[in-house]
Amino acid sequence: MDKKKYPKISRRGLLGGVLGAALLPVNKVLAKRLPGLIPPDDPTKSPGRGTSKLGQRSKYENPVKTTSDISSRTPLQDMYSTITPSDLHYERHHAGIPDIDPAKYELMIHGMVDRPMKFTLADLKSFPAVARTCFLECAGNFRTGKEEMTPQDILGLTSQSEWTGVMLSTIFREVGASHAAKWFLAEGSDAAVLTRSVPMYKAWDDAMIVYAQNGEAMRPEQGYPARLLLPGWEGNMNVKWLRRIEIGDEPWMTREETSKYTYPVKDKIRMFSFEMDARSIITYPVYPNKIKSGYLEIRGLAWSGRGKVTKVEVSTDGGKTWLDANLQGPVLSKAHTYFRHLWEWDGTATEIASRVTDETGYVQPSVQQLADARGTKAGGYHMNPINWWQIKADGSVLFKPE
Ligand SMILES: Nc1nc2c(c(=O)[nH]1)N[C@H]1C(S)=C(S)[C@@H](COP(=O)(O)O)O[C@H]1N2
Ligand SMILES: [Mo]
Repeated sequence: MDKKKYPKISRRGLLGGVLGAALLPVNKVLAKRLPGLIPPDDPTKSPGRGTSKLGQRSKYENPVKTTSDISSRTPLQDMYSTITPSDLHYERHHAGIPDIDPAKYELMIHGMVDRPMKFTLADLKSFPAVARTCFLECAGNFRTGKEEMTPQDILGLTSQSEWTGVMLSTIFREVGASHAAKWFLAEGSDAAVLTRSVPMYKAWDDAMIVYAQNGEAMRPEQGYPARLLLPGWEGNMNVKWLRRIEIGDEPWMTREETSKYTYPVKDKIRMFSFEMDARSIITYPVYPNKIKSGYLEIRGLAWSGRGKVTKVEVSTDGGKTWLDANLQGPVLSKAHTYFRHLWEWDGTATEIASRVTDETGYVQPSVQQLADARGTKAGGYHMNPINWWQIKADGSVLFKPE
């Protein structure tokens, strides 16, 4: 080593440096070296807030659900990833949120079974547990009609959690459910006494009874202390505050299956439409964002009730060309999937959209394709068209109601 090229570090110099640093207040040193770094209300001057029994959001961050009497909507544009914080999970109640004492909770299972049984919450928790991340979505999710709409306004009736509970098949084996049974009825203990008929094959596949959400006991809004979880199937069938399951060989044709969740498709009536079709939505840039020319990351969410998202394409030229977006892994089945796409905006007006393909090969339809198939453009259930955002030359972004 050529010693001349390196300044000699003496023992004294080293000690002096250490002492000097110890004697001079750090922020004065920094202020000299990095003028502008130390703000007038320097948080390093006194200790901050202490610990707390319950954590809280930064007071500068306040994502909120928008609410009506019957539902509340998740602020999709505020999500950085796929798990919806539990207090931002959308809500849909047909007659409010019941107050259920977990010590008194019971789930009765009867009908075509060898052993009709009642399960307490502790009983349910004593079975081998499973955790699964999947989305929930109201079958009526999708609003349109004006340009000043956010993703929350358009599609806020979907959220995602990691749910923990017991496989319904485990419980059905316990009661000796008949293999000849074709359907089961799930009943909630809210004032709506919401009931839905579910085909048995879903019970033997991936249905669950869940009691926890994102690592803690499920929230009352989501069905505390236990709800039915049917991954990928319309929200309404995921009966909350579950109190009774009857096993049978025919659907019960409940109110939610005849007057609701049943709808005209051209000259026919569609009933029992279980799976939520694949759909996607850009969550940035959207109304009311304002963008600048140059590079920006187009972001959004895509999902399918039939399995995994395999592809999300983004168009930034009104649909002339489509490019594959990056999917944030791991991509889970029947789960919200985050996509990102780098785009250089040249400052001219254009329209952008996303289009998802799922593992069955199904491609999200355009508004026109959906209208041709359904005989309607908006309203009703299971509407999942591609949605466009208008980028104006001044950088403002507006929804394109079609
Ligand atoms: N018992 C009961 N279960 C219910 C409902 C209800 O009103 N009562 N609403 C249903 C509807 S329409 C939807 S979309 C989902 C909403 O679930 P969430 O409120 O946990 O988001 O729950 C379903 N399960
Ligand atoms: Mo719903």
